[in-house]
Amino acid sequence: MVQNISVPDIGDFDSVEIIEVLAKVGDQIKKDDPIVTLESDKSSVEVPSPYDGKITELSVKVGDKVSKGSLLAKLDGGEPVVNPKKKYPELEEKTTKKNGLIDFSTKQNEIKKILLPSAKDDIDPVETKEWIESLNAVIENDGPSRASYLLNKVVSEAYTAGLVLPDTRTTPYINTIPTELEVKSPGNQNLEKKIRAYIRWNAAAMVVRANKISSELGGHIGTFASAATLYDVGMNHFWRAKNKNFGGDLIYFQGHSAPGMYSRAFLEGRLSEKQLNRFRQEVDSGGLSSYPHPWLMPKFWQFPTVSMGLGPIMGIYQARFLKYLINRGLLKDEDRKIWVFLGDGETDEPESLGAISLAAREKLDNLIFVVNCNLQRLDGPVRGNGKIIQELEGSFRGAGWNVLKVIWGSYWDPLLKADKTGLLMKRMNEVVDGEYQAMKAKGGAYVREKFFGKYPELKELVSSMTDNDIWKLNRGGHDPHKVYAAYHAAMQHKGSPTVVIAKTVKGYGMGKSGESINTTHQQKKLDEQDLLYYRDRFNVPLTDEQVKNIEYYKPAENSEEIKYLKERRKQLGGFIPERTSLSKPIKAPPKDIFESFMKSTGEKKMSTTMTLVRMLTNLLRDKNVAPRLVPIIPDEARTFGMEGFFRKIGIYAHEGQKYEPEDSEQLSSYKEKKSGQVLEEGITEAGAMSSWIAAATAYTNHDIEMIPVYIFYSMFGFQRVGDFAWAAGDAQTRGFLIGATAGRTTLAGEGLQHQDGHSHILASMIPNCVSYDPTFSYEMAVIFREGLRRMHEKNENIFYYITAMNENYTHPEKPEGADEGILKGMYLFKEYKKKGKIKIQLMGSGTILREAIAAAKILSEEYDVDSDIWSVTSFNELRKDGMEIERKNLLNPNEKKEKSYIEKCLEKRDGPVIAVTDYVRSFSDQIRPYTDKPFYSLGTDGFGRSDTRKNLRKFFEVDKEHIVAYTLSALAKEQLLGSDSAEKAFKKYNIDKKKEFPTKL
Ligand SMILES: Cc1ncc(C[n+]2csc(CCOP(=O)(O)OP(=O)(O)O)c2C)c(N)n1
Ligand SMILES: [Mg+2]
Repeated sequence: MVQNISVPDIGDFDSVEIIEVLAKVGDQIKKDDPIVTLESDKSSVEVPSPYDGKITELSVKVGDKVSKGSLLAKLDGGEPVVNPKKKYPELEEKTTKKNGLIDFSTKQNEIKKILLPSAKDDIDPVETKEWIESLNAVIENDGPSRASYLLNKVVSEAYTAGLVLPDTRTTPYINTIPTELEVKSPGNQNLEKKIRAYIRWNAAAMVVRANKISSELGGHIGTFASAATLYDVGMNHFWRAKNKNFGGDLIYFQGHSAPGMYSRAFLEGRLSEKQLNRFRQEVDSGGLSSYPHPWLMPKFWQFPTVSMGLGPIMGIYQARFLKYLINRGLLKDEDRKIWVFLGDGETDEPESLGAISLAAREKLDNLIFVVNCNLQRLDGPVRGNGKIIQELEGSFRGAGWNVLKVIWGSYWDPLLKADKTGLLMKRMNEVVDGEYQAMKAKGGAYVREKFFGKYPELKELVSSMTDNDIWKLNRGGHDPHKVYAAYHAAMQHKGSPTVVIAKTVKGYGMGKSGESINTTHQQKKLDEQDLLYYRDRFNVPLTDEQVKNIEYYKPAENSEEIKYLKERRKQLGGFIPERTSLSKPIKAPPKDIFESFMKSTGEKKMSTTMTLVRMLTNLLRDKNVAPRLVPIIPDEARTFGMEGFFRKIGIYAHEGQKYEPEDSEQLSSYKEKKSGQVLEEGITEAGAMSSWIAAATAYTNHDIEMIPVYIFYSMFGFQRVGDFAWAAGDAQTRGFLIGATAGRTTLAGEGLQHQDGHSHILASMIPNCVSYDPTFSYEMAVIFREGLRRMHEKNENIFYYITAMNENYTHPEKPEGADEGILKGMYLFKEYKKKGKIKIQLMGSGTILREAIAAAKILSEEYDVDSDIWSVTSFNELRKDGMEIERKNLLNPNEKKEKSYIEKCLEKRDGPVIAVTDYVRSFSDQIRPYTDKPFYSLGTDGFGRSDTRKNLRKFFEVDKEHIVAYTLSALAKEQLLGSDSAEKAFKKYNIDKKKEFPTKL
């Protein structure tokens, strides 16, 4: 049956041009194969075939204008595929459990009991009525106050019995998992205790030794001292390494606990004593970095975390990206987990908690946060007057996380059991963190008096205990049993992310030198007495002499401890952390994918953003590249003309699309899919950047090379997420960052906070960021193609920043042989050599190159000034080359001077340089030192503001008229021309000499 294929609803557009015809008569095509590409002045979009079949007739050609309903082709094929509107195959299966509570018969089920939410249905209305009547009777007889008291009591009782009470913000200040429901660790506690003691010792010794060399080196003991058990239990029992059978759990270690990881690796035989002795001494190779830095230790560290707040949000988006890869069928689901460690002080960073709602919304049950609540940050208590654990519980519960509090250690269990009146729990609730901290600094007698002494009953409760017994009452985060039980429950939990909130003591074991005191964080030097105390506290088998020499302790290879430690890791698949990559390169796409961009667009005007979007659309037709592209957008797809991607490749949504979108009939309708490819992040640059980092490091963390392309308003790029971009460099990301709507005067109407005139400067500061400011389509294409080749085929650890503009103009054909210059940073675009007397070297980038081209014409025609016009695609790359060559020449004064690329370009060319961009002058000034020609730069220094492009370019003095006038003046200064010409030009163009410099306006 012959069917017509017509243009579907294309929204507000009418009479749009066909720029590509993608099918031929006789082609056998499938439903959704593209027939043509349409392009409006803002975006391009493919029209897919609604049917399977054979094309019998094509009714359009390139250049035709079409509207909704225009006939495109005829096709001999089957019935139209029914709109699957009413079917939602991607929806999650509903749980069939009848009510929240399930069979209590086994321990395993007991654990589940506390993890299930409370029932929503009333299964026994008579019983419910009795409860309500009782409550009413109390209110009537004893008053509302008594009723409230009873209710609170009942809630506490219910909590102690292990019921989750999802509607309360916080729960009592006790462990979430009741003692009876704790799953016991199968480990050998005696050996684990010893191993932990050695790790503690060596970590501290390493820091102290480094500071003997020089106190400049710094380091931290207190953080890891508080977290040792939290890491040890994970290492011994939970964290599975990457190997050929399993993708590996990913652990984001808290930055300041790095010494503990080195110390364990030393016992594992992965780091030598020599390396430990080189802690924080990295200039000669073989040193250990202060914090987790993959750039400096590329075979060890995976995640840069020390800039606080970045680890938590990057971990969330990592967990999300892992699910994305699974849902897109690129990775198999192996139940891998992402563990993120953070400090309690770190939770003050907006990034730490800023994305916790997303984690719950996306049901990231592959994510486990561990917040080490040692109650202190650098200067003092995190919440002296409050309770950080309770505050965090409220935030995480409110966001929908599974919260597991690990507050009290096992020594408290008998006391809590004996607390029949609930007075102990009351006291636990009322003490604030400042007091809890002081108690751990001041010893058992103090605790007896200040904590238990408040109520005679509590004093009595501990009357048979010595002060030392009281001092030993431990905190949950230092109790391997409690930590094990919490991690075990976290591993089993399904449906939401888990946070383990563990209470610990900062500087645990450091005694007077730094246990729970306000200065603990900075403590990096321990004197002899402190070291002896530390040794005794943890029973490290070193003699006094060895302690005084700050020797490391490592038992023999065949000792029980080392055998145990290695066996545990063997059982868990290998060592952690370890950074490797087994990903395969992606074959760069054939040249023809880019060929159309190398030609002139003729009369057709378009922006470089459109070029880029078109290029991505073409790349989606390449079988190697297409599945690996990860377009990332923070709610700006329509701004950049990318809405065509919604339908074509779908927006990732882990639950598919539960609704029929308002625009479902349209070609670019909002299509969410479980296998969707676009990451539509919403308004979160930090989140989008975290997604980009996850995708850009998938080659090492998931052994699959991905090509993330994150497109954003250039102003909300580096300036907003600069610290993430720095971490991205450290993590050795590979991918594209696209600063769209770039240029101070090019994004005309949006004004001061939107107009970017400096993102390139920020990008230039990151050593492995390669950045370009192209003007023409062919430049964009050459740069992007090379980026694909270098990063994803050749696997260079660099990332690209490319600016794209929203100004529409025509694009010329690529000049013969321009490729090399485009990539190196500049090439000769055009020469005026009419008169051959006075000449200038005119450089421009981005859309302002076009002003330079126009100015050159005026200079030639009206002032007899010839010019060489250079398209500078990257001042940043030119500077890198210039610096390197200059250094080489300075190092080798006896040898023949090498020439920088800029020098080579300009050596046979005459006249001063006039450089002009849509960025601040320091952008082009970067290359001043690398040419001996007089150099004048024009740029957009100052705050942006709203107006038309023409007015803005006049205001910032980067329009063709200013370029002409300033060039004439520069020539006068160089005594190549009289000053009359410049004066005439200032008059002719009404240039107000009294106007203030734009930075003052
Ligand atoms: C973004 C950022 N700001 C400041 C610092 C400096 N800094 C390092 S550790 C620290 C205190 C950390 O306290 P907390 O998060 O509670 O960790 P703890 O050491 O107590 O486990 C500070 C302020 C940093 N590393 N990163
Ligand atoms: Mg802390």
